[in-house]
Amino acid sequence: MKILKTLKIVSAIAVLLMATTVSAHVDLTETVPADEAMLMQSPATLKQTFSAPVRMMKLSLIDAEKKAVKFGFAASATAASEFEWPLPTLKEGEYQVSWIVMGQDGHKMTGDYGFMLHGDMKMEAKQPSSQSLNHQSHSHQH
Ligand SMILES: [Cu+2]
Repeated sequence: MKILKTLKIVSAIAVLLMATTVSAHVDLTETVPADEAMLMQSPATLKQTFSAPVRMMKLSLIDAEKKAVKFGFAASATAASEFEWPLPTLKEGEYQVSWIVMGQDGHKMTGDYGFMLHGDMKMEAKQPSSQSLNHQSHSHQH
């Protein structure tokens, strides 16, 4: 019986520790472009909003060829809950954004999301073969 009681206490402590870890977690609440966004024009900026101030350690924008797009990112020295970076004109294709932030408690968090840039409508109209394609029929993963 004594062993069982000890086990119960140990598991109660484990639950408490897990709850503490969760509360220290900061969420990425909003992004521009949004996750899985379908864009017709190259986005002017890359924006992130977090639920609490964090320091942006790393932010990368990867294109369909797995190449990093350079946009003048520099790690932030001070904590902020909103970040915005101007972007160069992007070519059409799929993009992935990967981020690493550090919360004010030193807790590191990482995540990624993606968006897609579709070609200009006017350009698509010049190619008769692509006119029959609509968004539902072209092949890509979202
Ligand atoms: Cu699409």
